[in-house]
Amino acid sequence: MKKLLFIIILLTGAVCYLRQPEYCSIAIGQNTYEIYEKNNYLYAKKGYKKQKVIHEKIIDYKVYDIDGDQTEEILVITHIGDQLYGGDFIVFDTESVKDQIVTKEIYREDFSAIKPWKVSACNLDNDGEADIFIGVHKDTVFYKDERNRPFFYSWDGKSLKKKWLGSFFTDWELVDITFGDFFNLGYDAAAILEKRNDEYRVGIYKFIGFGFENMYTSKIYRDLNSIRKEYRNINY
Ligand SMILES: [Ca+2]
Ligand SMILES: [Ca+2]
Repeated sequence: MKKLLFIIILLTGAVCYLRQPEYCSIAIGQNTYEIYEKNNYLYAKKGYKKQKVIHEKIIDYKVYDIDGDQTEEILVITHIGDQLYGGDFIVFDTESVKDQIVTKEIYREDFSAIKPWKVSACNLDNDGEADIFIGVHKDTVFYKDERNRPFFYSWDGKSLKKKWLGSFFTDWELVDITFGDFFNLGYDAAAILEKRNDEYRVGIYKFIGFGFENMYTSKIYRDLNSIRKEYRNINY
């Protein structure tokens, strides 16, 4: 699921750019490793040394320092046989021992009933608690259709607390999401990739306490390649 997104916005100074990150670095104290997903397993490499970091299969992961101690944790959604939707959300503490990452599970919650497809983390509001995104696929009390929905939690140091369990951003289909301080607000905004029939667009939203407010919506694209192509050509 780490398919698309890495977005840099340059709107009135910002552009969107989507690509698939193959490697992701993780900082554990003074040490940095490259980690990557292959055949649903998570691996790390440092120099020539490679290792499997987590022994369970996963469908998505995010590296993020959720407790602000300068060592990044690994958040995952486990693979349960389905390529689209996963099972548990797990937080792994990390330690660097002799050029190897040693992980320790510190939290696990079963999300299988609401079909999780993506995990991410961000700082939506500078409130001192990391914000965790879990993309789920379900209906709601008011909307009976099963579709991708954005669920946000905060990490209080021990567990997940519900923050904003959204039905949707817009009536377009939520395809992917990433976070960053695209507008120099001092906190992260959500950049979402949306689809309707054969059309795509990118929208940027900031969290305003009881929901998200739109800051930007791109023009409509016919396919993902044209989004990539267009934004690659812009010099920034
Ligand atoms: Ca940490
Ligand atoms: Ca927060």
